[in-house]
Amino acid sequence: MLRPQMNLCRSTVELSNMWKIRAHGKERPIAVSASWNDQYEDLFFEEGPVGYIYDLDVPYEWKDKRVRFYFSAVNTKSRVYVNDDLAIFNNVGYLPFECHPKLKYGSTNKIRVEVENKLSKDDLPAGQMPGFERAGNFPPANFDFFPYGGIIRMPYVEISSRASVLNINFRCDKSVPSQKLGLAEITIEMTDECIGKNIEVSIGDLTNTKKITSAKENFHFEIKNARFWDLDDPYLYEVKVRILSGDESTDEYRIKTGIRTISLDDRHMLLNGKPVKLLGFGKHEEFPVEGQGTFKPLIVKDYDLLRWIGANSFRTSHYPYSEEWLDMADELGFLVIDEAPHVGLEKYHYENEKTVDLCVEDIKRLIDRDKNHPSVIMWSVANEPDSAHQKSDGFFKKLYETAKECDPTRPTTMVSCVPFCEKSGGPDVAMKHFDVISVNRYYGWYNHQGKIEEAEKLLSDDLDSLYKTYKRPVILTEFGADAISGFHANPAQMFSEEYQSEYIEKLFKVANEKDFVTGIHVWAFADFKTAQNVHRPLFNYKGVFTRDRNPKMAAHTLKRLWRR
Ligand code: BDP
Repeated sequence: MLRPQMNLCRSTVELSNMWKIRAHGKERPIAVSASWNDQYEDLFFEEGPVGYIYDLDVPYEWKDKRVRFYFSAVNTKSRVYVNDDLAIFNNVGYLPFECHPKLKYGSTNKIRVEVENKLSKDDLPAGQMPGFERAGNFPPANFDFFPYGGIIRMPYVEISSRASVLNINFRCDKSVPSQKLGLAEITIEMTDECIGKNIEVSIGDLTNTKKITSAKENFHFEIKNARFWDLDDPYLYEVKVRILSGDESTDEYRIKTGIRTISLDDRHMLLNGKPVKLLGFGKHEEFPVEGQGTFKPLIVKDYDLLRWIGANSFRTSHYPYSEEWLDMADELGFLVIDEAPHVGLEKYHYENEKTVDLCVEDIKRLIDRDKNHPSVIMWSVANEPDSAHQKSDGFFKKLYETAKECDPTRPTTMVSCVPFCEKSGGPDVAMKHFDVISVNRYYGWYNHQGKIEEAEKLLSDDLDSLYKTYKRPVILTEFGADAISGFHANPAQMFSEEYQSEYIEKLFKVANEKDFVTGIHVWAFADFKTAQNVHRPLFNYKGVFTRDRNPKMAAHTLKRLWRR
């Protein structure tokens, strides 16, 4: 599936006017792309179903066209109705879906999206298992961020010719950086109406044309003296596809992508054949008032702060972010670990056919959406599952294989916190399936509280033993400490800015000295909203920036450690 595009052959309408929300017997204006929770006080804990209403004028000229409704993300379950006819049901949040509803041309069409965001063990991210009501979070999230709901990302209507490009898959993993040789394999999927016409594909100044004989065509390009996408020179090539009928093009689609290779040796991740160390954060895509959504100034601001602090990477913890995030990473030269919305997985999910299928579908849809981004260097299939449970072995093997089938060109990981947050007890049984060993460790915070020196030793031994066991590159995907901005203590004590700063500096140095640690991500980039429980005074305060993006002491410390 391709995102809607506005170009010489396609028109795209953003459904960005105010929508109406129908909830609690009232109809009120509501903004998309943002969550409903913080827009009205009485919707803060709303789980739906609520109705989102939009009147769309559909010109008569669209009649002979391919009209596609594209929802960038709706959290979490939704039914789209057009003029009261069900057009699609979607149960995957954070990822796009599309439909081609029956329309009334030359008339106003009523769009209604029924959205439900009730947490449950059968949906992902997962709600808490029954039995946790007394001690658990409210809302009952089996994860540590606020379960925002709504049409959180932009919906579009795209109008194109019936002879249209449906998908583009760009691969360049066979390229040879040392010879500056770019080898690109481009697969184009099209509607059947394209068959018999011509297709023209170009990259840079190279062009190839052929007659379309099937709905899928492959192209190979050899780009001599290629300019490789790299951190210091994130050069993007334009890949342009045109469907031609005689001299006229019936469709066109353009993507910007980069030529680069990602590979591994037993200690490092290699970008264009050279070891690269990931420095950065796990973060969240959320902000006051908008909740989870696509707030473009925030994206710009966060990249500016990542640059300021000297980071080169981040993880889209714990769900896929807006596509705009990846566009910027491509353009600015950041490396992204792209994570599926799989947090809170446990035994129930491994044993239940429906949740297994849902996870497989998520992975396929994540990779389909993000496969052409050079910035995406690795897939993460889950965060902190109960990977000590025996059944997680087969489950994660399946997710690993799914990811590899969809994309053999990138490494795949799973982020483990075993043995610290395991439900089942015992060692991790699923990590062995993955290319990179990613672990979250909170020595000096959740265990050995307040004792940074002990934490240093424990982290060091732990990392050494991981490498000894797996002989693969290791990433410390999370370590961190809460600090409430303005809290100070001498000597450093938990929750003070001093403690967070000292903890991050000392543990960073421990991990950084190890050659096989190919990445170190601090948890978290900024403070964020989460569900209520006694450990969270309104927010998770592990950000090195406040929720409104002001630096804490730890941010200045990292800047000193990271800026070259
Ligand atoms: C880790 C989780 C992350 C939490 C963090 C924390 O991966 O989502 O927010 O711990 O406790 O276990 O702050």
